[in-house]
Amino acid sequence: MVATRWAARAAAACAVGFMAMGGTAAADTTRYDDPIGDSTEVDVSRVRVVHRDAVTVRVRSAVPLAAGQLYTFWIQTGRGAGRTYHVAFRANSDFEDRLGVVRPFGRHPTRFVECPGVRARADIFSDAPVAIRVPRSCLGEPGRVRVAVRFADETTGAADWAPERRTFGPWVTR
Ligand SMILES: [Ca+2]
Repeated sequence: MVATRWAARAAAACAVGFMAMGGTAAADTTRYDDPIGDSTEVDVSRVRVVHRDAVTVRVRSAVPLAAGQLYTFWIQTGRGAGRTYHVAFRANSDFEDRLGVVRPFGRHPTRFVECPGVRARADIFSDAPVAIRVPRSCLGEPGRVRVAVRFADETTGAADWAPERRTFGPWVTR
């Protein structure tokens, strides 16, 4: 799969997300802003996490996406196995249908979970957010999840974390 082929499903997910934000605060959605200008070459500005039948994470960048950037997501589950899952990909590049099981903020999986329904999007020709969508079934049907995001420029080594370096965002229950 290429990390841009998500059009129809992404549009549906966005519509649901905006409806949730337009009403009262939804327990299954969170978003948080990251400062703009706190990093060069890569600069996360906003993260939104929706926890429904899938966990969908959308990340806005304050600078254009470009080749040589790596987008890393850690999803930690809060019930049952309580694992941390790792997904990383580059814009307009191949993407494997599996999740890595790692220590929090680790990048070297001890094992992999096959996840045929996982979707990723990062398109340098679009201003759409960088996004992943992971079915809950791949995560062990967790009661809650929390997410950390790191955008990195592999040439310069610049990195921007959200919400903070090696820190998870708030728990998002389903
Ligand atoms: Ca930032």
